[in-house]
Amino acid sequence: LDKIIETKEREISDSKSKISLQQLKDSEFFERKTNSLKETIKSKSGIIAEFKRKSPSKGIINDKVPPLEVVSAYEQFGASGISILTDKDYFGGSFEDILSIRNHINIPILRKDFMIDEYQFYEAKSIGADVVLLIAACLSPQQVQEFTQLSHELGLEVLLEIHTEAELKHFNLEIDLVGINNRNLKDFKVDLQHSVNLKNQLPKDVLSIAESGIYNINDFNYLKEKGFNGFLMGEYFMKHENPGNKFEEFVS
Ligand code: IGP
Repeated sequence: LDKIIETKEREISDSKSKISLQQLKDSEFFERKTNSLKETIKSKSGIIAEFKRKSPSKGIINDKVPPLEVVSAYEQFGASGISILTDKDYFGGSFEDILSIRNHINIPILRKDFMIDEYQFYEAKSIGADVVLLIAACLSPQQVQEFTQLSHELGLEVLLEIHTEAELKHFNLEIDLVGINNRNLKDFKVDLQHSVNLKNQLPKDVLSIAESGIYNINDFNYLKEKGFNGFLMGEYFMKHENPGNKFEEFVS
């Protein structure tokens, strides 16, 4: 994670030198009214379906299929939202992945990246994202608070990702949704029971998303039974030649 953040810092300062804040504010989607994941998560399947080409833990997952083909199917078959990795170095994503689908998709789009600088929230808005991810493991509770406020000023919703009991400190009542990562970002182990325990320590009315490592309908049903409102799933769909088909099969 430290290495990812280091790379990200370099990427951000590079972007800042190329594209000014004003240029971001002048871009096509900056004034666009966003769609609410808080709303859509309660209807439809509850699944936030992810487009992800590769990851540090799995290597290449699927680098053949174009984003629009995948996310159109996700939407058609009842996804509550779409998650798109925009990190290039570790996940093979780009802004273009969101830009290329924005005008074709109505459900909310989560810009999934390592958000550590205010500039990135303006970026997210400028490419047409509706929601941003805040990873507690990369931020202080105060940063989470500041970035949440900025996101809301820009009309973006915030998904806070936590994984440990200590990270419950990052939660505050302004946050829109809390994601509990079933996968430990340090050793990549998946533990659903751990996530359920953590969820039970959050206020009852918080919208909760179970993230990662959901690979079969039993895991999904188990987490649903335990009260999770949403489910962030990527690899299970993406590792197939046709992720949209896999999604359709999963929800039917
Ligand atoms: C999806 P999976 O195991 O279904 O592919 O997981 C998503 O939860 C995962 O990509 C993720 C992630 C992250 C990626 C969760 N938190 C933070 C990068 C950074």
